[in-house]
Order: sequence, then C-alpha cells, then structure tokens
Amino acid sequence: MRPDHEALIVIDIQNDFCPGGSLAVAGGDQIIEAVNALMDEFSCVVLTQDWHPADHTSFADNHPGAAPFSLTEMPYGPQVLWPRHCVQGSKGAEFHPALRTDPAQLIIRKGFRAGIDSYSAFFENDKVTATGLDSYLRNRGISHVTLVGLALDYCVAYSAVDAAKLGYGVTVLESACRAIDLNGSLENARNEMIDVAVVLES
Ligand code: VGL
Ligand code: ZN
Repeated sequence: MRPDHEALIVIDIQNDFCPGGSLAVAGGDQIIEAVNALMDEFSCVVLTQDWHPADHTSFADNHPGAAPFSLTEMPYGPQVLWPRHCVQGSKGAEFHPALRTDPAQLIIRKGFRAGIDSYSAFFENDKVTATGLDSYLRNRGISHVTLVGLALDYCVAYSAVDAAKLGYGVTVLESACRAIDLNGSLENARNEMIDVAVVLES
C-alpha cells in the first residue's frame, strides 16, 4: 500500500477513447489491466469521466463546415474541434467494461457545460472554473497524485500540470497512459509537464 496522502487519478478510460470508439486512442484498452491492479495500492482512487451535452462546443459537427481535429478560437483561447464523443448517457461515455470502478470513491464528470471544454480534472479550459477535485483531495489530506489514463497528451497532461501548479507532487505513469499525438501534442505535453516538475515515470 502507498501512504494515505497519495491518490490515484484515473483519467477518462471510456469506450469512446478505446478502440472502436469515436475518438479512439491507439492501444487505449491495453492499459486497463495495469490500472486495475494499481487501484489496490491506493487508499484514495478517483476516476474522471468526459461528459458532454450533445450541443457541446468542442464537437466539430456543431460547427458547420469545420473538419474534425481542426482548431477554432474560443473566448478562452484555441480549441481543437473533436469528433463527437462521450455524450452524456451514451454507450461511448460509459467506462470501458473492463475497468474496475468499485474501488473509486469519487467520479469527477467534466466538460458538461456546452460552451466550455474541460481537459483537466481540476479546471475547465478557461483555467479558472474549478471542478471541485482540488477541494476534495485537500479535505482528504492528499498531497501527491499519480495519474494514469487517456489521453496522455490532453486530459492526463492538463490534469498533471494543474495538479503541479496547485502544489501537489505529481507522477504520470506513462506505461499506463496512451496518447492521441496530434501535431506534436505529445512532445509539447511532455515538455509542459517537465517544466512544472511532473515526474514522468515509464
Ligand atoms: C480528451 C479530447 C477531448 C481526453 C477529452 O480525455 O484526453 N481529449 N476530450
Ligand atoms: Zn471531450
């Protein structure tokens, strides 16, 4: 067992991010066995779930003429337009059936506001709207987080950077993550994590 001040945060292991899903991350399902095993080491386990309304602004098909994976400008900055994914209540939004969910004490849903995306488990993409996770972890006396899940270069990396900026010790276990890798996003994400002293563990 890890000490009680350490939490495991499992990011977005949902059907749509696994092979066969609408925003499939290559090998996304290959990490599940390791993630399941890791849950037994932590007294605090949190899952996140990407959870979008049908009219979500991050969906390319809500922007007439826009191609999936193109960039648009939002009031809070540049935003990738994604294929429709993780729609609230859909099969694609469910956790992958092989993922253990019983050990989780908290499930954070994010991206539920139509006008703003939320990659990070801590803050929405405007960088100020909190999800509540920081307060939860602080109240439980957590000072270190280990992050695993999908996708390494988006939701895992954004969560890791925010956690480090909030003062947590942060480890990203790369072998239990998979990346989308869009236009150099993986290298950028690694550099941003290293810049704020996130430990990238293979
Ligand atoms: C994610 C793109 C859009 C992720 C979520 O979980 O990394 N990526 N929504
Ligand atoms: Zn999303």
